[in-house]
Amino acid sequence: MSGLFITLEGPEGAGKSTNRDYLAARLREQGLDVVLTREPGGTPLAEKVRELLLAPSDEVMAADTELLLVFAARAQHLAEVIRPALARGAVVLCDRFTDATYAYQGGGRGLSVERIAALEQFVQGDLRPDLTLVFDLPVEVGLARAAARGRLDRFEQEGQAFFEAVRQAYLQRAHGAPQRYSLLDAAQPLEAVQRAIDALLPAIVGRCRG
Ligand code: T5A
Repeated sequence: MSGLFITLEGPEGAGKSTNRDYLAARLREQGLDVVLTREPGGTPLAEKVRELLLAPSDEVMAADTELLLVFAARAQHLAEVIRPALARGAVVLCDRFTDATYAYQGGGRGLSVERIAALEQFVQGDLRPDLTLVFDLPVEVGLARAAARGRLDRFEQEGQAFFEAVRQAYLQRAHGAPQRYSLLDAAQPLEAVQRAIDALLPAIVGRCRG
């Protein structure tokens, strides 16, 4: 048996966590086994790596260090949570995964796609998400939502150009493989975003039972 691996992606403040919980509730109503998780993080060890990645610091983190930490956390998360859940047939809903690496470390930091792809293959083998929901919105709207929550983490302290590059990297990936990505307009009111998610439900449930 193998489950369904769904990831939620997008720039800061796009509503991934809010809508991950919404989608989980809808899928559980259908009697499905749903595992909610996030990256970086998802296990005690990986959450410690998340703290290293997000904490503002006087020491500038080298881009390669950031990339390796992201994949180190991912290796643990895959071993402890994602692969076992998929093996028992669960639906895994993960708030960010390797598309975030292509967007932030690739688009934002300017690391090469080839380097990221090599680590992706090393850490994940052939495992890729079955479906990725990309919550797209103008950078300033997302940053305003994130700022409304208070203290900014290390990524949120980056400037507009960084986040524009992140957004463009997500859009490029979504347009490049429309069979895997669903692009959602996350600037709409939450109810409208959730109606768009509702429209995807029959296909998702069908794949779980298929
Ligand atoms: N990272 C991560 C990398 O650099 N490389 C990687 O490989 C990975 C995996 C993680 C950081 O790590 C980086 C990227 C990130 O900077 P995070 O906490 O996962 O950080 O990411 P954030 O984007 O910072 O998470 P946020 O919580 O800010 O954004 P969400 O989850 O997209 O948004 P959410 O649901 O918390 O909503 C934010 C606020 O907006 C409201 C919500 O109520 C909430 O207050 N909201 C809306 N308001 C109006 N209209 C809507 N449609 C709304 N939807 C949500």
